[in-house]
Amino acid sequence: MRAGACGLVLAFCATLGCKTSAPDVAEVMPAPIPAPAPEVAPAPAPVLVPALNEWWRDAVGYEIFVRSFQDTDGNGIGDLKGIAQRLDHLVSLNVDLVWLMPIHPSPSYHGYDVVDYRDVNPDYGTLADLDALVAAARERGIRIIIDLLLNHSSDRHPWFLESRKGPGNPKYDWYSWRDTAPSGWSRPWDGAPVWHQLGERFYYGLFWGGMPDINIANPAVQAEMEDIMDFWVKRGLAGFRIDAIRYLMETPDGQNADTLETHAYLKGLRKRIDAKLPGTLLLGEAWTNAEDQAVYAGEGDELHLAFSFDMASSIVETARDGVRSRLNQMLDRSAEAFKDRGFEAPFLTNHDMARVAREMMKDPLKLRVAAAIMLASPGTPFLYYGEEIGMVGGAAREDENKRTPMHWDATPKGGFTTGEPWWPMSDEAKGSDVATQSADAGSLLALYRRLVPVRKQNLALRRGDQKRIDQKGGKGVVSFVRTAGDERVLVVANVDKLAVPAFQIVVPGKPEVLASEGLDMPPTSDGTNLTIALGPRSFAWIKLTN
Ligand SMILES: [Ca+2]
Ligand SMILES: [Ca+2]
Repeated sequence: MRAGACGLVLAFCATLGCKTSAPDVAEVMPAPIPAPAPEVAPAPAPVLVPALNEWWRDAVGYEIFVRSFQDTDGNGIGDLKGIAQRLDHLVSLNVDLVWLMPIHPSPSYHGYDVVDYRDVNPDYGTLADLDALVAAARERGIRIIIDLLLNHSSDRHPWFLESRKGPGNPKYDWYSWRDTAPSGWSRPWDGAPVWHQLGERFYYGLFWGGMPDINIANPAVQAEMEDIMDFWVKRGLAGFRIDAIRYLMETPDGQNADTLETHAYLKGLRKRIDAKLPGTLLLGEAWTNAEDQAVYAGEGDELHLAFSFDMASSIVETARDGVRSRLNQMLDRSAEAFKDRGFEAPFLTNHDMARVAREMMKDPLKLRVAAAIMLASPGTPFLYYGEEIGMVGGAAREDENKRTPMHWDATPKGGFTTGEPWWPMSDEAKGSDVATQSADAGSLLALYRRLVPVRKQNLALRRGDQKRIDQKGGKGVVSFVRTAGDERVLVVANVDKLAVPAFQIVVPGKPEVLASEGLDMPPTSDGTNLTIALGPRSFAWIKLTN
């Protein structure tokens, strides 16, 4: 068997669960790029072949802010039992990977400043509640990952309370201390100071003084964090979303983003995880451009997956503004940047951004086109809770307004709680709730429920590469082909407000429409050219067969 075909068999077997003796960890195997380029014959480039246990490559993810998802005891705070009650909603979306934002005890509402890495925030429930949720989710084929805060803790964490006692304390080197605030250090995105005075000394905290950076360079700290990861994986969690991954390690002279030290640390962590906890997902928040995001793949030996912030904003801006250039450039840059397209985790917006529906309020069609492009993208796509019903969230700028309670039904408290919600319910358009949209075949929720299974059923949409196709459509037409072995799917969208009369795309094959909205004529083909006409803000996923 040629090496290239072998990769495809592995991919199929991963899907079908065949028994093989393939290795547990990812490995690099040479294989030709499966690109349909008849006239040129470039030298085969090595591509990374996914290992069998890389289950996330076929998954669709869903991000949950526990505090805002479902309250079960009337205290106005979402809890783990609430998520267990709502698993059927996730099943209805064909979601099989859930990312829970921080679940640990924390003094803040958001939980990104942890005080105990081995427990559950009492606001959310108990370890037993988590165990029950993990088990109930597994029964439905859903894996759960949690936020892991390697970069910083709360300043109220017992480690820091010990550390601040000064030199000589066993935990002193668990954080970074200096006698004077060194010059040349600042927060990369706004220049804010990062050394905070405490008594006569200064400690390093990138985000703010209440979240001191953990000294992850310290082997004792690394061992502790690995033990914490063991703890959660043994409880059935499937992996970790590692927060602020770009800022893990600093250099002595004040470089604090994307350092070589961070990459070296991640290589060690990955090696250890693949050896001792195989199948455990390491997903990074590398909030940066595609090129720098791609570096976190290493040579297939750092993170398994990283969120695609650049792609996310490209899709959102393109769908919002109706101009294709941003996304076209992104498609070309991504094809260049990522050796392994499965490294990407596309999404629209997350808990740190104004919701995508707020961006596109005036035209729900924009939301539908954005969803169709995102769900046809390479990698592991993620939805942010409420996105599937077009929630806009709160209007004011506070972060809480990006994380408001879920609207399950049309009642004033949205079915979220019987008590007083921890944060006011957002003011949503009529019909922006799960119950109403479940009864409406034309709803955004119905579209998500339709598209995700199509992705799941087509290897090219899950694991294929992605190549932009030039065509003569209008200024708002974006098109690309996803290819995995012999399977090809053409994705075409018109983000413009005007319809596009019939035009041709040079893609061979007989077209079969897998999913579409707003087509003005069904696609036809003369064998080489596909002819299609698109309505305003429309899209189609078209399978091409020989
Ligand atoms: Ca509660
Ligand atoms: Ca750090």
